[in-house]
Amino acid sequence: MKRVFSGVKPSGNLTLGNYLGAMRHFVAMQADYECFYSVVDLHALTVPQDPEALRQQAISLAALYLAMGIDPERSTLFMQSQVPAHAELSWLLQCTSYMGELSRMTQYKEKAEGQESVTVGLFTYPALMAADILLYQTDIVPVGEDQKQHVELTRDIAVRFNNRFGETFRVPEPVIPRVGARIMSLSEPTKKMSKSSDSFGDIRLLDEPSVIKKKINRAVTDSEAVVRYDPVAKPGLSNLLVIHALCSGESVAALEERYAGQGYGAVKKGTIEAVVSVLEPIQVRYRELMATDEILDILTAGAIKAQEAAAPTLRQAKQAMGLNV
Ligand code: AQP
Repeated sequence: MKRVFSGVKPSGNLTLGNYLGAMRHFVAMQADYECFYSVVDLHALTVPQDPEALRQQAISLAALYLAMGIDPERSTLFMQSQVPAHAELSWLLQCTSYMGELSRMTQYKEKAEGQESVTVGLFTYPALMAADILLYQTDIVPVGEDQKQHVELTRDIAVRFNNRFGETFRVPEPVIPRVGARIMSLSEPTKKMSKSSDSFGDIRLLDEPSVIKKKINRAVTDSEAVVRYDPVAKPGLSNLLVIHALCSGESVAALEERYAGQGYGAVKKGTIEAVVSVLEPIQVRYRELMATDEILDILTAGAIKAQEAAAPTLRQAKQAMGLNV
């Protein structure tokens, strides 16, 4: 069976973008692949976090994975910081990656822009992400568009390592969804929806239906009042159509036809219904899980399985680089 690895940072309350761009594919992939899914809490440390909030967010994220359908019997679900091999391999990979290639990472540039000081961790983040992926001899990495560049760098790092030290890592492929790879903010539809933003334009997976309704009703559109998918000329409406399509299981073209001749109010109403129908069952299951200790047991078992799966590759990489293992 081919292997899948992906992770989500507990750096804020998850958005609909995280779900539509990445996590719903994690759920679907369980049927055909051996999957490793992680709460990548070490990555969250690259920008300042309140320690207690981080601890809570990480558990909440694990509960959301389960609530949306990650099955711990089929997939390995674990907390990155509980598997020391990630930090260890990350160091080896930092010593085989270059300042130049890390400096070109768009996410680093965006997150560093305008900051008085940035951590070294924010800069070396892609080497840790490469370690996350390469440790499991991963074939496929399902991610949203914003992470594609990091997976491509992971491929470069793996190929270079294999050439220099001998065949060690499988070279992974990113899998980016054709629709929904970049869900945009409802208030600023040229910016991606992001969990660390504090904008009202981001739908959170745990938003109450009444809040979802308010957010979608306030979504920025345009003055043309013609229902047409055109992300350049009509980014706000196009984003709503994509969200609606993915949540109701219809195509964007079918929605254009259905809403032809109607105002944007009808599109918004349909989008609200579609989003609520997807998020409500996840929220119910989430609340049930958070009321038990089940999550901690699942994470402990997941960390043991992940550590076992990661150990041979870590050993091989250390040996290849000349360390006494
Ligand atoms: N707006 C989005 N549309 C589609 N996919 C998205 N993803 C994130 N935002 C969108 C995908 O979600 C997965 C998990 O993301 P992450 O935790 O690795 O962090 P990120 O990519 O940096 O996402 P955020 O939400 O913007 O987090 P912050 O604000 O902390 O940086 C990834 O596969 C990502 O592509």
